[in-house]
Formats: sequence, structure tokens, C-alpha cells
Amino acid sequence: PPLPPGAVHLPGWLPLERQRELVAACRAWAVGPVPIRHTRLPNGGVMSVRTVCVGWHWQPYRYTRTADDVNGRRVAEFPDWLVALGRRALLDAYGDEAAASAYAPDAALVNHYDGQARMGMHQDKDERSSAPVVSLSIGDTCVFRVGNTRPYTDVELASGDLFVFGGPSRFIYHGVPKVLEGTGDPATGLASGRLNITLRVTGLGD
Ligand code: MD3
Ligand code: FE
Repeated sequence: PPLPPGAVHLPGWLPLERQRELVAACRAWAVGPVPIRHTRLPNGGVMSVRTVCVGWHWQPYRYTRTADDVNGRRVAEFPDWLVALGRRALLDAYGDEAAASAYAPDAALVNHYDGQARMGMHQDKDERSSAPVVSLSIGDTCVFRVGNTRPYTDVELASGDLFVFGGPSRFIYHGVPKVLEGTGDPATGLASGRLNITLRVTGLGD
């Protein structure tokens, strides 16, 4: 099946030099006030991806300023350059200048996948906003799965790919069933695995 309305995939959107900068920023966040870690779920499970948050801390299933489930510290500030990146992403995905200028992401989730990591099918519904989610992938290619019902649509996400989920796609089910280990280019600065950065509007204000 085709991608649902509001879901836009722009392969190779982020130039290699920008990928390198983003990898460097993610590396710094990973060892920042709240270190990257495997998120523990209330049901006792542990996610196979490692996640570090920026702006707001996601703990299943809410956003907080402090990482009460890790070390209690306040997460890193959401930088202005990341807002600007999100606006350019929205503009290129939808071509709507007014919507792009008004986009004000305030949280980023940085996920790192090793070759065995997966993300099960889920909806992102902890945000109190229906503003689009911007997703950037770096490193190993993965299989990204999207759709509320079978048959799902599988798309390969490679390094530099942009995906935007807005409108009717904002609350769609999605997951990552497979990472294609060793497919990434070390020139990104990422030695192994896959990075995914999602920008969100929490709707929680200041
Ligand atoms: C569709 N991350 O962090 S990115 C997540 O590759 C998440 O790490 C995956 O799902 C990853 O929640 C998928 C693509 C993505 C992200 C957010 C979405 C697709 C989405 C939100 C709504 C709809
Ligand atoms: Fe998600």
C-alpha cells in the first residue's frame, strides 16, 4: 500500500556534513546531564533501543523536565538550531511556508539502534499537540513499518533520510522491525548502528 496522506519521505535530504554535525550533537547529548539509556517500561520490559531526550524527557508515557526514571536531572535545552532544522524539514516536506514558520518543536528523542534493536508497532500519542513529527535517520539503513492495519507498508530508511508525519498520519501506528547492520557510512561519524532523531511539539508550553 502507498504511504498514508501527510506522510512524506525525502530520501537523502540531510547532506553528509549536516549528518556529521548532528552525530556530534547527539554524542554530546548522550553524555550530557541525562545519559543515553535503555528506557524501562512500566510493565517491566526494557526497550532494546537506547534513547536520550532533549528539551523534554520522555518517560513512558509522559513528558517531564527532569529525568525521574534515570537520575533526576533536567534534560538538555532544546537548541534554536534544531527548531530551524525542523522548520526547513517541514517546508521541504509540505511546501507550506506559513506552517513551517509556525512550527515550534520543543522535544527531541534521539534513538540509537544496534544491529539487534527493534521498535514494536506503536502510536506517538503522549504529546498534547497534533503538530507534525519530523524524523531524521543517520547510519545503518532500517526497515520502517507504517500502517494501522495489515497489510503494512514497509519503507527502507537510509542515512540522511527525512520523514515527516503530519495531518492524517500523525497518530498512525509505526515501528522498526529490522536494522540492516553494517550498511552505514562511517564518514557520518557514527561507527556503528543507526541513529534516529525525532522532533516533536509536546504542547506543554514553557
Ligand atoms: C509516525 N522512532 O521515537 S522514526 C519514536 O526510527 C519512533 O527510531 C522510530 O517511532 C525510529 O517514537 C521511527 C519515524 C516516526 C517517528 C515518529 C512518528 C514515525 C512516526 C510519529 C507519528 C507517526
Ligand atoms: Fe514513534
